[in-house]
Amino acid sequence: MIWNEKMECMGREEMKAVQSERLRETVQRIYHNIPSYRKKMQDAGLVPSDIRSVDDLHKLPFTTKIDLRDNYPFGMFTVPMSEIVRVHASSGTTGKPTVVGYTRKDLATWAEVVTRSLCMAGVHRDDMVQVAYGYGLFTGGLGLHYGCENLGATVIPISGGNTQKQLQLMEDFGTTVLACTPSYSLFLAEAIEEAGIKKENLKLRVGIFGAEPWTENMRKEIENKLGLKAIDIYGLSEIMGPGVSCECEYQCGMHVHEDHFIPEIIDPETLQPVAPGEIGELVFTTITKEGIPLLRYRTRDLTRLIYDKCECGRTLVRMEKCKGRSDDMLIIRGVNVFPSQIESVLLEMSETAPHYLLIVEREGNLDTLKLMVEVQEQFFSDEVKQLEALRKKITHKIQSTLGISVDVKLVEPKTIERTAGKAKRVIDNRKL
Ligand code: DLL
Repeated sequence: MIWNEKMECMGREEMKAVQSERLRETVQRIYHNIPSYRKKMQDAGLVPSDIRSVDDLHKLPFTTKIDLRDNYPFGMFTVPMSEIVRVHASSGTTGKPTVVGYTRKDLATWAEVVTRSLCMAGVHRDDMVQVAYGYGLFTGGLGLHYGCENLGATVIPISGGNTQKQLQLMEDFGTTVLACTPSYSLFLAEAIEEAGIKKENLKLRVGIFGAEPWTENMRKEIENKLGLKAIDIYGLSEIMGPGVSCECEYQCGMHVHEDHFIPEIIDPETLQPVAPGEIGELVFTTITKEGIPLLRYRTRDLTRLIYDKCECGRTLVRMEKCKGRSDDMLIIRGVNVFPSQIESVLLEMSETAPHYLLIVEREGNLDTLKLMVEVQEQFFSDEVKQLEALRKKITHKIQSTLGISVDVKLVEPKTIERTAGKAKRVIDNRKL
């Protein structure tokens, strides 16, 4: 089912006209309300009337997380606080959180894009959706929640954690849709196995997984273990929350709700747009938001845009599964490495589990990368010789695919810490 056929299936020129009109309004709103952005535009020699259509978008200055931090907490809001009905915040690893505010209309827009996303994923009114994303300042829980209600599905607002309760309700209530981070879904799969619950006793059919990067191999693993179709959903709190884009049932890129968020891909070094179809940093401009509209917000996420026709009938541009974040990229002795590349290698081997941790150290002037990875229960043995052979195999495979040497440490099943939210894959001990 397509929720909003008019907007989701419109022709490119028509979409550009909608976007242009909304962009013009947004630029006016920001120019007149946010002194720091007005100054950026003035420094670039721009006035709002210079931005006539989406083709002028590239002229506008960027917005970054630093702008949000500098204006902490509410300095980037363009409406009086009396019109803000909710705030969310994302906690960075350092310093103050990034705060966002929503008007009543923003919440309605958000519910709409999440509802559309759920329809893309094949969720319908008869579904029982277990929302195991965290409820609270994180946008995952409440974002999915209102989208499900708007669709008319039944929500189980269980939030993250409390794994035994998750299993109990999943079985007793007949959960058909599971919404959580991909890493937590694997943890739940493990717990299901341990509890001796048979897959046939569960009714799971769709997973709405996002909030962290995950590979195609991870998708296969989750789909096998939970017996569902694993759908990728993307979003970030600065732009809205979950539902900025989502895969349809064809699972070939995430359709961006372009009538609300305009995507661009830039080269993170030169800041220039890349050639169509090339990978680069994803940048979003919100064109309907009231609380905190943002122009050319640099997400740091790396992906490419796909404009080809999609089998589902939607014309909304698709973004490819995120490769990672530019700030997640490790440079190990000159070689660029994304945790997702290591994950992909590990998941191609049947002996290792998809639970791993990368530790980067600097010894003298040399960077070293240590990989701790769990061995699958059935391959774990007390025999040193066998484990050593496996260790060598992994080391060799990573060396030949990524061109770097890694110090592999095999650990026992279930020893790497699990979280109910976003998984932590890297510990960087270099003080760079
Ligand atoms: O993670 C919103 C969300 C909640 C999305 C639930 C999907 C499901 P933040 O906490 O602000 O918001 O984190 C945003 O998470 O810039 C990406 O780096 C990463 N991210 C989100 N979804 C995906 C995804 C939420 N599907 C940051 N694939 C983003 C890869 C993702 N990375």
